[in-house]
Amino acid sequence: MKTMRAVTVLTVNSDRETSWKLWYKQPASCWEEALPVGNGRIGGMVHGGGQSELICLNEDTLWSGYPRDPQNYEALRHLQPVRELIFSGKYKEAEALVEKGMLGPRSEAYLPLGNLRIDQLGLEEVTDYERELNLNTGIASVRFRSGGITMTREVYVSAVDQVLVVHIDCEDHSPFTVTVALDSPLKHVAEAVEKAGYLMMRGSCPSHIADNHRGDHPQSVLYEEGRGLNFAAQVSVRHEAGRLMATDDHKLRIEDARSITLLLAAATDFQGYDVVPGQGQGADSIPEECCKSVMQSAFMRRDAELRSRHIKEHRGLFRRVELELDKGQESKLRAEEASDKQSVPVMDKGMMALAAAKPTDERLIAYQAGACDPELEALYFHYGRYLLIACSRPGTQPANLQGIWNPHMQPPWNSNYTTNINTEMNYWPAEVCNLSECHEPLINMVQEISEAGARTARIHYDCNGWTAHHNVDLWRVTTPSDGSASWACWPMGGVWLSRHLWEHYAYTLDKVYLEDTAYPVLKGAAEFCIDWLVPGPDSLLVTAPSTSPENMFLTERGEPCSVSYASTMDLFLIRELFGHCIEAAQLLKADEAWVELLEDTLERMASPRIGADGRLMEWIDSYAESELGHRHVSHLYGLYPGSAITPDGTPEWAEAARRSLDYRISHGGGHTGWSCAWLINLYARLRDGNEAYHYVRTLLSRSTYPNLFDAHPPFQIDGNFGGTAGMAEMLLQSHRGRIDLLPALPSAWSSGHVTGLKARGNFTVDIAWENGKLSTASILAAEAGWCKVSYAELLDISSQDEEAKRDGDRVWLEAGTRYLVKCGG
Ligand code: FUC
Repeated sequence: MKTMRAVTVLTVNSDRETSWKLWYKQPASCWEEALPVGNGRIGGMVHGGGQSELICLNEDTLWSGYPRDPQNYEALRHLQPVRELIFSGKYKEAEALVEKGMLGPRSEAYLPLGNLRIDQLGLEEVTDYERELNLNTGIASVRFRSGGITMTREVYVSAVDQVLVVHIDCEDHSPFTVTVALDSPLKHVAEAVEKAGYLMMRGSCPSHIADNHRGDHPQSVLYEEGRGLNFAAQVSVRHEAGRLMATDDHKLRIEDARSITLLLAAATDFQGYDVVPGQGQGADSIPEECCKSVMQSAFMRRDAELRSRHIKEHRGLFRRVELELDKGQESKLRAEEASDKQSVPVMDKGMMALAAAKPTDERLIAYQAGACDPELEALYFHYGRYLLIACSRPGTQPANLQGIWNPHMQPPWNSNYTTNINTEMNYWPAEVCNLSECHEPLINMVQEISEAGARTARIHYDCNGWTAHHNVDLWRVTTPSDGSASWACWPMGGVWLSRHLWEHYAYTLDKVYLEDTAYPVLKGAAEFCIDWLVPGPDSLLVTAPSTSPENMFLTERGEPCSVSYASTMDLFLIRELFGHCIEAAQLLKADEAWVELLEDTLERMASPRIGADGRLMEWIDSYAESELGHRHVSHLYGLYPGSAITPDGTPEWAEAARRSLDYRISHGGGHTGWSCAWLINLYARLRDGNEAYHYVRTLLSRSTYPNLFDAHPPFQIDGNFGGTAGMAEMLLQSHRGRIDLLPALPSAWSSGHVTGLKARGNFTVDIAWENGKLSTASILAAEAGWCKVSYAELLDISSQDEEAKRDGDRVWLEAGTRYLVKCGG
């Protein structure tokens, strides 16, 4: 056992500019080059044109649809026959019956609010152009020269004042003229009110968006009077000098101003997943009134005040974590040691500095060509944290497939909540990256679907508790979707989502939250599982029907099929949920008899298996797979995000997981953005830093747009979050009842430091390393508690307090005390 001894506090270099800024020398030429701003509720994609600014707008409750009953009341009729077919090996027939009789409707779609367009009139040629997104301030800005004057434009969305702000300035106070317009792809009317100096857009949403990817639906966007949500957006203008007028085409024109500030408020009449639009109560149910009241308060604040309130609030979240990766002195070593799969060109310090001085898109191109740019990797990490802050805040909707940024009327996969990997991945960085509050919207949604999903559990499956399937939307649909059983037949959505409620507790140790919020939801999910499990052919309890999300095996007749029983993922999910319930019940001293039932069920349940080829089996039998490199790696759930498999606790399982992973990848797995991001986390859990790093490089090289958004393709935000979580997982792990420092440090990151990461148990951890070895670490305990720490092997924390209470290799940490440690080995 090595000794850690107290030394100095980790000093943090304040110059983070290069890993905190995205910047470009030209405006966005497409949406995927625009820069995202958001406050969790209102989102903007800032294109940054010189003469014409385009900000694509979103509001997080702006969806198609209305509360309706999606239950399939006939589903239950088929459950027993489906089980009989499955247990007699007639999988294909079972799959056909599921698809014919047990599925439900598709989810509704998240929609764009519209566009804010600002045209600057009479400008001469634009030169010396630059635009940036500063992650440290949450402000996107543009600066350019035109005919001897320098124009600047700043855009941000304030969470404190609930408005999107655009501030346009001319640095030498020359007068300039702009027009401002609002439009939307949704049904809308826009009005310019000259006297009051504002634009108001009112509109309504479709009652349904149908799947139309084959182009065969004549009415895929359906409007029905009184059945969709209503929305409004208001832009108010404040200008220094000049005059404001309304134009005939419903724009505002501000002539000869010296500076202009636009404030945009937006709202819908969404009042809850079960409230019919238009039938809500109070002023909040009238979008236009909502906008006006928000605007009234925001407008009273001066520009500088709005800006500083926004920055302060943003930094309160963003500055909690810092990551700096080696700037180059070790690059030679790194290049030599790097994974042999990836040849990393050697760059000296000078070349590194040059890379950092390049615009982000050019850096990305160089990186894609093989350049070594650890600052770009750190920037990607910080960007993931920035995006979560910008699209998921207490009181908002959770981050959907596109966060909050969607420009499409018929977005890919409805821009919904896809719970068989994507929604969960969005929240993988939330706790470890010290953004616990940003987890709240997901937790609230899970609470809501636990209510809605109780009906689905009863009506579809005659089970207690609650269930959800692979698609959820604003209306909290919990039924299976239509289409293929390979994705739709999966009542495990609630089980996977429940892990997030447990994790929030594991990190925060908030017992009131555990008792009031998490435990009832976990318990309901487990009650469903208890009823859902049935004796299989060898009398062990199994799930049936069961799929391994979106993958298919080959039946004896060689047909691809998704439906069988007891897929490995189901077993990992349910075992983990029961474990969390048992722990929670014991902590809360509740439900003793029920805990016994869970323990007994665990004993009688089937377990995941290792196949004759040494791989972790994905299904109950060693079926041949129909797509060897499938993007989902559901059977590896127990390795990550779950923690049933660990290299030291269950080495033979870890080896089997590695073999499955290597096999999947050798056949092309990991090819979508999120799939690649999952690999980073899985290799981090296998403690293989170089392999994890290989997929950091792959994610940035193959699945990243110029604005650093993740490319499925198309844009899907999960890869950003999975990538950020994976990088954190390489530096810190805490799923084994101890803090593991640098568990998967790649040779490419030979020196660096990270501060502010969270470990389970409400510990905040700072770590620094040099030449590939831990140099210093410190732990701050928010709650008093036992702590165990390891770096390759167990370390002893020797606190400054020699009297520190000890229990074997654990040390008692006092709340609010920072324990400074240094590897003395
Ligand atoms: C799952 C994935 C797809 C995509 C979609 C939104 O169905 O299999 O790749 O990410 O979700």
